[in-house]
Amino acid sequence: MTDKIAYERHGDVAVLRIQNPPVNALSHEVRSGLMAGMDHAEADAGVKAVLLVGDGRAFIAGADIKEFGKTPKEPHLPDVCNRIEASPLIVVASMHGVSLGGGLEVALSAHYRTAQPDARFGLPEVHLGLIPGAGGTQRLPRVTGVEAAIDMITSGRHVKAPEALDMGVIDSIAEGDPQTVGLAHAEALLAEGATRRPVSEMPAPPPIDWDASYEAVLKKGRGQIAPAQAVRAVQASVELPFSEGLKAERQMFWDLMKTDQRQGMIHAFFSERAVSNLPELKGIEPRELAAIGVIGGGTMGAGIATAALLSGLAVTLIEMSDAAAEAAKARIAGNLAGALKRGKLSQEQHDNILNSALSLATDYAALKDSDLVIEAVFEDMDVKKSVFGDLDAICKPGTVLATNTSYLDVNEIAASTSRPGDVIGLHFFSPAHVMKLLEVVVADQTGPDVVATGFALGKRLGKISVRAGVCDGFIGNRILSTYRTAADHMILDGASPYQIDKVLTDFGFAMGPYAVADLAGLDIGWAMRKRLAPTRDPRERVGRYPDKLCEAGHFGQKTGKGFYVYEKGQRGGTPNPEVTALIEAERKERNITPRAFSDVEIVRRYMAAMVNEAAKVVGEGIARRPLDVDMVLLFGYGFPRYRGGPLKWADLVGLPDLLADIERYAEEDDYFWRPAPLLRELVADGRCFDDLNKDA
Ligand code: T1G
Repeated sequence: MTDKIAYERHGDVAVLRIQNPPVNALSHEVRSGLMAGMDHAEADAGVKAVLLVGDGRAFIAGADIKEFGKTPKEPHLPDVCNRIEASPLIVVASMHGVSLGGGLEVALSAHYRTAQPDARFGLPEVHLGLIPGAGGTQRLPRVTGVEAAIDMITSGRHVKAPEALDMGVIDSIAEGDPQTVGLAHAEALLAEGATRRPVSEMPAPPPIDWDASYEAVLKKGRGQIAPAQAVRAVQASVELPFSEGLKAERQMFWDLMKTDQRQGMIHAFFSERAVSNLPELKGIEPRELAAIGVIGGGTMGAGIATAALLSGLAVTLIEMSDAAAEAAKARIAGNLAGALKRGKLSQEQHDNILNSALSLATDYAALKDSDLVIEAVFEDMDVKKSVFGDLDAICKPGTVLATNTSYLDVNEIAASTSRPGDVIGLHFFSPAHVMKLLEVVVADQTGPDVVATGFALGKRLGKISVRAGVCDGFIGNRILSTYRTAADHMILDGASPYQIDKVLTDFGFAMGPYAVADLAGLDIGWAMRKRLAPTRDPRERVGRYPDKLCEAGHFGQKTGKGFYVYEKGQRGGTPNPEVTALIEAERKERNITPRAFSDVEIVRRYMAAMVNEAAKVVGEGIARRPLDVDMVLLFGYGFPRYRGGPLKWADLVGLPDLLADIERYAEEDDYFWRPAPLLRELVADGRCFDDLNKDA
């Protein structure tokens, strides 16, 4: 065996204990150890049953993702599962924590399964661009039926123990030490003369309309291929003998292992963990965070307060008047009602939040003991400076003073206080209690422990926190502004907003840029254009027609009309014919002869602009690594996760061709298309963005 698998004899039961911290991933050593452990148990005289149990916090979290992309080593996991199932001994799995992917597949190859009440189960391979590859699509349907298996596998969701019991995934739930519980279960089975119960010998479940199920899953996946393939693998479990079904599953698994989607999703998996682990913060202690203050109870302030309250923090919310404070509390109550409905909190937690954790005030004196104060007041530098001046006077030494500004200069705000080292930007995304992205904006003088505190708050709030330097728009909004401009150029030159939106939703975005603009409110962009007017492209290459829409009071969804017309009670909108007329009029005014844009060209230009600006953001040190930009676009801007993020996408499509395209576009417009120095450097060195992630 290996040191990853401990062998213990308990009467006529042999225990194989998996010891591979932190989550018992099925590394090569673990797989080898399980094979050897089964041999050992079967050769151990008097052993009648084998108990599989995990050490530490989980049963088994799945195959070792760190081994993906490397040459797979025997024994392969399907062989380990078949070896366990084929044992002449009775095999019992006792599960706790998570049993995911290969971990659940190992459990399904046992003959009986018992679990802790808080145990969770899942086959989340689709979140890695894969399908279960060790019999999960063949065994799970035999215990749950086809529909439940397809739901669990194509969603990749975690199932809690009670539901798993109802589904037939486990046979019993018993509280206690997993090994003790497992041994009792094994001994009870032996006492009642239970026999082996290989899942593979259970009858295949009845068929469903496979094509209908496949099409429905394909549509829901918005371009993802793994979930739909999983339907075909489950179909094989019904239509083929078990051994043939296993082969079909294995083939589909390896076909998916070779896809860009698998590379994109594995990149996302590791990046979302790496992005908040900043080497420069190693050993830096964050400041105490027990009570925070929020200034401004509008949508953003109420959202931030909600996120903090849901994490267990006490919040003092400041508004200009009692009425405004009560209105803010009502917004928070509305947010909590949503969380209550989604089962994110109990009624008791809900009531405790509103009755004690949340305090309202109109006087800043109420913030004198706050550990951190974040303002979400009007986006005006004078207003922000006045707020920070007051906070500087009132808050105790060491209080972190944070701004939620989405584009104002955090250095200038910090300079308006006597303690610039305590000032930081915490840029939340609306709705702040739902969106996972948090940009931690580090000003020139922000102290390292204040940065650590920003990340500690983000972690506490369940956010994906990304370090950003100070510039206009930080990371996300700066890049958004560029790729949105690229789209606007294409509209003036002949494309329609509706073609662009369609092409980009086909690319995998949740919404196209014009539907997003309608959702956010066209008045926001209008205000931005007025603010940026002095620095705007002097050739006026961005259309004026959106201003005309705003001047007519059409701000998008909130007014019922923008790029789209929204009928009451209707999801989504229909193209607004006024927009098409405004665009045509503007082209005529500028003597632009519209030309056709292919869907391919639209994606290429849109993504080239996004990648080029992202390369500038990394090159200037505004983002620490390319993966930081990828996480911002994934968690704040609806970029399709199965593509890994814009810079992962760029690596996969090839930087040399992308740079060549940008240089060709620059021949027609060298004001907008200036190749990023970092992009040129990487192409010259034959490197890719991911090389920089590894170097950092
Ligand atoms: N392989 C390798 N490392 C893993 C891992 C895995 N499967 N799961 C987690 N880790 C590492 C993770 O990188 C981090 O490392 C540490 O464990 C703690 O994780 C054939 C092919 C288990 C719910 O997709 O969902 O089986 O950063 O920070 O929030 O059909 O990790 O400390 O160095 O996330 O408590 C299927 C993926 C694999 C599960 C724990 N399994 N993992 O969450 O901690 S494919 C999965 C998770 C497969 C078979 C197929 C979560 C978690 P570090 P963490 P957490």
